[in-house]
Amino acid sequence: MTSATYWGPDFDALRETDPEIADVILGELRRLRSGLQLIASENFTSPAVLAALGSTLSNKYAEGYPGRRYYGGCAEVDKAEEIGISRAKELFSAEHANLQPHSGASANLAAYGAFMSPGDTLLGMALPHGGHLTHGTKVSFSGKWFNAKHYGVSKQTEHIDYDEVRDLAREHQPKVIVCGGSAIPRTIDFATFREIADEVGAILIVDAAHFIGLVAGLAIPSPVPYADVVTFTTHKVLRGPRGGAIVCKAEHAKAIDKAVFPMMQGGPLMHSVAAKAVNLKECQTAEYQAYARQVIVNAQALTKGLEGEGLRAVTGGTDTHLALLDLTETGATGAEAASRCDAAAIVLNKNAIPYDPQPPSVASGVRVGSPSVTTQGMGPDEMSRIAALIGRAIRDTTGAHAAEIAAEVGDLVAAHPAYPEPRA
Ligand code: DSN
Repeated sequence: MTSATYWGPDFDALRETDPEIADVILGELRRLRSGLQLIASENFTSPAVLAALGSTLSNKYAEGYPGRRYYGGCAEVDKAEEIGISRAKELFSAEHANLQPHSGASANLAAYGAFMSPGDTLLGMALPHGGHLTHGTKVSFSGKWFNAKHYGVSKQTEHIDYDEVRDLAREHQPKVIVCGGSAIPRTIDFATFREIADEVGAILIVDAAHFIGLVAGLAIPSPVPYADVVTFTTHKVLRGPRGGAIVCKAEHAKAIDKAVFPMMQGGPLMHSVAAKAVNLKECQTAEYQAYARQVIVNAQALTKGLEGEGLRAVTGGTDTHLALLDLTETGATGAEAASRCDAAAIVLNKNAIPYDPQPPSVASGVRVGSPSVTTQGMGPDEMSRIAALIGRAIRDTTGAHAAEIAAEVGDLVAAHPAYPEPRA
């Protein structure tokens, strides 16, 4: 402990105690500052959020909920959680909020646990069509424990096939229908999902992890009025700490709280809960709302630019923060494109496209997202430049031009640093 007023992050103390890990942290900061981060599920959280994450709240055991803990000494962390819950309810016009899930997968686990028993039927979106691992894939608890059925997108339009959702719901009578996913470039018709869920008496869970930040910023319609439960992560467009959260109707509050703790989790991570509260305050500002709108404008500009480079936008575009690009016409696979971009300091991910003939480890597409570059203050002009750099990187089959492209990336990000330069 370096001082009696110690309250949080002390990088000098870390450097002294563990220079190896200090170097890793500085190396990661250098990586963030020197390349383009286009992973659609990542963002640059604020120094205020990082301060809460690095605080002494990490020390506290607080199993239970505010005012109902299994440990003493929770008065301060109770305040943090109460503030966070009330901000989440206000921001999303939600009847109930739980900020304790450690991640999006934990939030989904709890949401399923609140309504289903092993063997019950879950209807979710197929992973190769844009869904998520926790929506019933065989390798996840969701596919191992539940009888998972999957809907997808239409081969013609590449939009969710709501007729298929309805037919499958009628046929399989699921206990839970889940919508949302990891690679859906378009907004989802929550009203139709609600109708289908009501018709078959299912609970509707919206996994809003990817787009909740756009909802918070009032840039796209909210699922909250339609869903029984909305699960989300706090670190994507929302720009908070890594973690999960749930909002739901009051009638499900008890079931959700009991499913998070003690059914699925033990002690909450109170530094993370406090950091979520800080983030939720940041999201209430006009500045954040402008950010959320800009994220979409930038994603659309990036997509248009990539189409100009010969990549095909799945569904023909995007309404959100991400785009899915089919590389077939370029002759590169998703894995090749991602690795060529990586060599040029452009970080994105290979991604299956609907009806992909390639296995997921190869994939025919890439996914790009605008949350991080928008946080850096970039706009449509920079998106056009980024699209051109990606096009060049993908065409650079031998890697001969990687260093030169990386140097141009360096110029671009130097004008829009992700974080300030670390002091010596
Ligand atoms: N792995 C996250 C993503 O990249 O979309 C979702 O969990």
